[in-house]
Amino acid sequence: MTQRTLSIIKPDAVAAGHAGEILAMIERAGFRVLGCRMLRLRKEQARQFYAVHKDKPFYESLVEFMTEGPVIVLALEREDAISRLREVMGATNPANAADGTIRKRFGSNIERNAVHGSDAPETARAELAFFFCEADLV
Ligand code: FUP
Repeated sequence: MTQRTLSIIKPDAVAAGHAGEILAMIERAGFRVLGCRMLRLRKEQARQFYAVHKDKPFYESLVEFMTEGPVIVLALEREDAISRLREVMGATNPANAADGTIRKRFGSNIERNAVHGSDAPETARAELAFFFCEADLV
C-alpha cells in the first residue's frame, strides 16, 4: 500500500553537513520526496511535536536539542513508507542500530540521533499536517 510519512533531518545532522547524504539514502531506498523544507523549530513547536513524551525525563533536553539549529522536514511516499523509513533510519539508539542505517552512520547517542520518522499512520498524518499543507505536496 502506498503510504506517506514524515521525516526530519535533525539539527545534529544538518549542522554536520550530513543532510545531502541522508536524503540520498532515503531516495536510494525508493522514497519519493513530496515536500522538503528547511526551518528552525521554535520551542513551542518542538514541545507540541514531541507532546507524547512530555512526562519523560528527556523531554526538555530533547526540545533544547531540536531547537538548537535548522532542521529539514521531508514529506515522503512509497510502499509501506512508515515501516520502510524506520528500517532505513535504524534503532532509536544509534548504538543498537544495524550497520548501514542512517542512525548507525550519523547518530551520536539516543538523543542526537540524526533523523526522525513517523511511527504509525495516525501520527504520520498529524506530523505531515504539522509542517505541510496538502496543496504543497506534489
Ligand atoms: P523514535 O520513534 O525512534 O524516534 O523514538 P521515540 O519516539 O521513542 O523517541 C523520540 C525521540 O526522543 C528520539 F528520537 C530521541 C528522544 N529520546 C531521548 O532523547 N531519550 C530517550 O531515552 C528516548 C528517546
